[in-house]
Parts: sequence; structure tokens; C-alpha cells
Amino acid sequence: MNKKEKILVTGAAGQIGSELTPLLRERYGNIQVIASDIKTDIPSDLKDSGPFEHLDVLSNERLFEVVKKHRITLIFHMSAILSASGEQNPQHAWKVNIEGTRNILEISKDSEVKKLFIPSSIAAFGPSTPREDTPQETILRPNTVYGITKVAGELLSNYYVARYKLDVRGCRYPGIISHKTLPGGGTTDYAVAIFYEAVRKKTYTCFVNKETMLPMMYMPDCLKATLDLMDANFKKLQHHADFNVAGMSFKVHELAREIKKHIPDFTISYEPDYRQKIADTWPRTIDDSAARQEWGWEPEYDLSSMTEDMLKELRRRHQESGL
Ligand code: AKB
Repeated sequence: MNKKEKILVTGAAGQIGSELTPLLRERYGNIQVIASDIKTDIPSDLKDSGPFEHLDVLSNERLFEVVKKHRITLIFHMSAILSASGEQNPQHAWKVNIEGTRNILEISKDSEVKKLFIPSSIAAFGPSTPREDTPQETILRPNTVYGITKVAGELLSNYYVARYKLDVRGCRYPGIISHKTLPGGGTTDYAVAIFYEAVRKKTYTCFVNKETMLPMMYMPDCLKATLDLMDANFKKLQHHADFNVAGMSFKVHELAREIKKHIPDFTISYEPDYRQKIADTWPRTIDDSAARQEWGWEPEYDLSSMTEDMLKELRRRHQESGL
């Protein structure tokens, strides 16, 4: 990505957008990076550090206006409805994830936008997918509406690469663990909530059972994966919008044990709800050899280093201002 790019981030106030946007501003200059979100209560660090546009990706006119006004050349399309929220309102998830993504692709095809990042998710897999070391090329038959929209998003993005020569890239994010902005509406949210509650109350009631094991990634690795993939040489890519990427995998009781090393009186209990069924259809571990071979992907954090850093950051925030 070169320094002259004009970059639009959708969903900039979300879990990933709120950390990706400042990083892009640091790299490319504040003025070059336009943050956008459908939300109106935007944290001041995001709103005051560069341009901000209120944007609903379902409004084609508004999207067109923003892309034209700023002469956008590159888009990170981070807005989406996640798995658990998707099951609460499937029609809305379909609309935002399918129509929103199609709007972004269409506007890009007809404007100066040359390159896009459109994330997929481990939710693209389903109950008939092999759950251990889930291969890059495998069965994609998810049974959540979120997963269905992610498979469609991957296929549509790859279609725009082949048909319109748009440079669309994306990876299948695992659960993302971070301490700046809470995730909203995901099945993997327990792996973030557990840290907040451990610091706040030293106890957590988990909505999936103790044996649940899912692929996860710490935010610094998520940002690295996103930017490394965007920086990769297009000619070296055989895949485009559907890369498997792995960080770490752990069972919930293993995460609790790791937290206990730092907070010895931490306790956990389990009250599985509808999200258990979703988690049970997703991989336990991921084979990300295509990402490693095609663009040199390598994660830095494991369970122990992630836990240490999360607790350090959350304790600092807890002491400064509460969580
Ligand atoms: C979710 O749990 O829905 C997301 C995801 C894995 O895409 N975090």
C-alpha cells in the first residue's frame, strides 16, 4: 500500500476498526484515513484524530458520496453483524452483511477504489467441516446466517477479482481478543469478557462449556495479518478473500487456568446458552499453511503471552478509570 492512498474504514468504531484506524493513521497520515461508522457516539480519539463520516453501508447514495468526496482508493470493510446477533435477527444480518458487502464491491468497481479488505471468519465453516486442522480448501456449509453471509462474501469477493480485476483480499478471522473496544454479538466474545470480569470481579460465568475449544487471535496479530495480507504482492497470491489464519486454540478451562496464574482467586462457572450450538459447529484448530506460504503469515502471540498482556492492559485501565 503506498503513502498516497486515500483509505476508508467502515465499522471504524467496532472492535477491530477502533484499533485498525489509528494504526493506519500512524502509517499513512491522519488526513489520509477516513473513519466511518453507522454509530453516532464515536470515541473522541477516533473522531478528532482525522476525518470521520457517518455512514450506513446500506445507503448506496451516501457510500457513493463519501467515496467520491474523499477520492477513496482503498477500503477496509469492517462493518458486519456477527454470529450471535445474526441468529437473533437473521434478516438484518443478511441485509448488512450481504447487501453492505455488495454495495462496497459495486462502488469500488465504479470508482477510483483499487484495493479492498473484506474479512471472512471461521464461521464460514460448519458442522460437516473437519474440525481439527481445518484445511484451506474444505466443506463450507455453515448453519448460521452469519456464516452463510461470510461464505457468500468470500465467493463474491473472489468473483470481483476474476471478473472486474478488483484487488479484493480477506482472511477468515478466528475469535479476536482485545482490550480497547468490546466485541459485540459474537460467539467468541467469552474469550474477551472473561478478562474484563476477571479484573473487575475475579469471577466469570461462561456461556459455553469448559471443553469448548475455538481458534482465537490476539489483536496485535489480527492487525498484523490484515496489513501483511494487504501489503503482499498480488502476483504471489493464489487465494484472495478466503485465507485461513491461525493464532492459538484453547479450551475455556485452559484459558481460565492461565488467568488463575495471574489472579489466583479467579473462579469460573458455566451456563451454556444458544451460543454453544454455534461454537460446536466451528473448527477447533486451523491449518493456515496457504497464508504462510503465499504472504508469509506468522502469529506472534500464544495463550500465555496474550493472557499476560491482556491482564496488564486491563489492570492499568481499571486502576486509571475503571472498565
Ligand atoms: C463471532 O464469534 O461471531 C466472530 C467470528 C468468529 O467471526 N468473533
